[in-house]
Amino acid sequence: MTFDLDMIKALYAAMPGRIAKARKAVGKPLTLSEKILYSHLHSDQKLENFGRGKSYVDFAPDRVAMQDATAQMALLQFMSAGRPKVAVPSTVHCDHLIVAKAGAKDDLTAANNESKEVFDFLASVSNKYGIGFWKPGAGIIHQVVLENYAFPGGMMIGTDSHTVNAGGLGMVAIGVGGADAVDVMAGMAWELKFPKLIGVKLTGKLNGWTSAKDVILKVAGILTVKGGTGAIVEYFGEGATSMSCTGKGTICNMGAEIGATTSTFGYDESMSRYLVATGRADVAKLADKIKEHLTADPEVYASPEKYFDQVIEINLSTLEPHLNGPFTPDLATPLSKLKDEAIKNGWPTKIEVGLIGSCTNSSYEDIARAASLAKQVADKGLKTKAEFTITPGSEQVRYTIERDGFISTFDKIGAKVFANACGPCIGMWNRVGADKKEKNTIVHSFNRNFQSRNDGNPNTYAFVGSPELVTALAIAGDLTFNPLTDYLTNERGEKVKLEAPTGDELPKKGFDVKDPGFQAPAKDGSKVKVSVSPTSDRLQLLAPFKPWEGTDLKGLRLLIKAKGKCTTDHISMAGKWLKYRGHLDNISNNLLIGATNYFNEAINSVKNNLTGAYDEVPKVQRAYKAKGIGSIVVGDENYGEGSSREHAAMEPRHLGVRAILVKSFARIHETNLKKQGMLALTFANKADYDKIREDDVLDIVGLTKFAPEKQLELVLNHSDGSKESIMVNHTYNANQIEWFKAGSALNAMNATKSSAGKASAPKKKATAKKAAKKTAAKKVVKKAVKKAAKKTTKPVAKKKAAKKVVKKVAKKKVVKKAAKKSVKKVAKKKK
Ligand code: MIC
Ligand code: SF4
Repeated sequence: MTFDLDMIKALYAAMPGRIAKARKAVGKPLTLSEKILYSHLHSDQKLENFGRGKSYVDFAPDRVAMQDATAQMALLQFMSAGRPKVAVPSTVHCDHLIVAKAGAKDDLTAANNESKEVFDFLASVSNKYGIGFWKPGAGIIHQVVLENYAFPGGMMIGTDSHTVNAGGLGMVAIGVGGADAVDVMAGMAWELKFPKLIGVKLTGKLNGWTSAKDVILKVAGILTVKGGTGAIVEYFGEGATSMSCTGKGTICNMGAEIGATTSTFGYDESMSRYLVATGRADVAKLADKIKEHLTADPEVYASPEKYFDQVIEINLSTLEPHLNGPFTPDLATPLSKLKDEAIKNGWPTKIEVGLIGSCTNSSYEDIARAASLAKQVADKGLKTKAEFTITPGSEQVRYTIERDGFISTFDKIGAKVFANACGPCIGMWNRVGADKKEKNTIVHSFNRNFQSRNDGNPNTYAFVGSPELVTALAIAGDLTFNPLTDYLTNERGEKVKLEAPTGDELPKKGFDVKDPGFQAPAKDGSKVKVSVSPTSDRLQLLAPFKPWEGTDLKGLRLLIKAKGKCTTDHISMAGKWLKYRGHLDNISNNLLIGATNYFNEAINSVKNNLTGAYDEVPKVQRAYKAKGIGSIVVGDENYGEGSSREHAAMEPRHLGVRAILVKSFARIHETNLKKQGMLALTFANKADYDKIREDDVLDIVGLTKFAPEKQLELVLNHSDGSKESIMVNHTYNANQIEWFKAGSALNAMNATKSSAGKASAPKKKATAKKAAKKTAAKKVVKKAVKKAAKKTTKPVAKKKAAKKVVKKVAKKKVVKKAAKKSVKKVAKKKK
């Protein structure tokens, strides 16, 4: 079944025209990313040649997706926006709140009990506001989106950083905070700084042990966790077209780990095959008809350096399998160097667990290839050394791989199949013994391997690799094992070698599923009741944040000067904290508990400047809040890397932190801070980070003249009585400054709505009349000018003729205005 086919049809009908206009405005051939962006401009957005990395542009995405852990906050905000229904097709997916422990069936039952209140809340809000609801167990948001909703040339946003997965089907799909999703669901424009463009040319063809995952592992090594910030990565070349659609999805998915706005691929046959296999032959047919618009113009891929801001080339024929980690996804080690690196760096070489699956690597192809290795265990008389787990991405994939015998193959190596959910990838893993905090190694095919992420143990060394490599390493139980060159000794004492993995791209018998787990919303949701218990510890209705007081912020305390990596996992931990994602006050008790304090190098231990004692970060901040004292958080590079969770911005806001000042921000987090009415600032001079002292009292000066591109001043009042002043930068545009002043973007939205609503009926009528007159006047003048201009081809004469005509028709004021504009236009054309 195809969802929202009419929406896709309407977009495809408009795309060629919009792209032609955009090409004219830009003045050169277009990349695919530009084609998609320009054909999704919001109706109020004027078309022009936007400055990449500079212009703020208003877009109209086609759809919104939310997962349970972020949807709670997004929907609580949407409820206070007072709209009866979502303005664009939207979905909620229950995938993050299922703890992996005993196996799919038991774990799902447990989650349905433990999180019943939240699932019921999400189901009823979805029902009321026209949102499609995917029940717990249906699958992981991105896999479900790829299977059902993603389509070439579309644009979507999602409240999860890995929304970018849909780039595998040729979309521009972007991860955002819940407040951004609220804008789009409320029918407003969605603003984004026009991205820069990175082109990745893939030559050659994947073979043997190398898989799509290795492409992104390699790219992460080249670009690092910050290298893609503010950019769309567009992949092309023979290597791109020769790989599967789901492989492309994997590459795009993990593109979140380089900070990229998103990644995408041009429409090709692999996408068409995937659409057909997932029951959407109708979309494939439509896409085929406009296929030249669903990829870049040929000139672009012929001379990419002319059209992209940066170009990278990777030869798939010679690309080695990689393993990235530990503790950061960009520490890329090619397999041939893994042994040396592991020994040199003292990484524990015994592998305890291999985990495959997740949103990024649980396609049919991935599972088939991993199973081809698992099968060799019995065939060659081997025994799997490490524990092994699988988290399928969707019920459709799970059902199909079970039917095709892969699950029973994995069973034979003692594997545990967890629910179709995030599970261990997001720390929802009840791993036996993790509380002992022992140094140990795990390998997985997920995206992220930040400290403590998977099992809460800061001493777990987690490495990211392809499902194939993870399976081979789990069989060997040894990080220094290279399946390309090394032999294993089997139960009979013989030396055996694993053969390279093989597997079908798509199931020969087609996909199948009994109950995909979808619940359509009520046609008319107005009668549906959504209730939130005031005594709940899982859900809490939101109270609006206070507006700015209209003055500079003086007498702020330093909450923490965070040292080194400070991801959203450090700012608002997941795992057991996920359960409070709908309760702002409760989840605020995890604020920055993972961050390292620069002054004592300790985690979750900062000085309370009111007492001089050291205490946990949230406790200290609550003490400041109780006294009405604002504070500031200082951070290092790429602050807020990782997730889209806006809790990382709402918690400090809720507890009274006024500004976050860092060397640099990750994109989504910076926007989240702005949306929640916080000050997101960066050091004008990064070395000033060193000037901030533990007991400083800080003033932010210049807010009464807060303006785009105008620095603010930070005064550091040191405890020895000395004073220093440093300059700080910001990226707020005029609109975003209004969010700050109103206290949040939501406050600003509600204020505009109520002032528009308050306009009296006669006033509204008058405005409408004025607009109608204007359009009519424009038409009259346009016609007359055209007629006059036809008589001559000389530009000067054209202007003269236009002026003459204008004099004749311009008797009324509105007509006069329109006429003046037309003459100006004619004059401009002359240049
Ligand atoms: C993640 O992979 O970190 C998550 C959990 O999916 C997050 C979303 C969240 O924090 O809820 C993401 O990537 O945005
Ligand atoms: Fe879930 Fe992990 Fe994918 Fe995030 S990266 S959506 S936690 S599976």
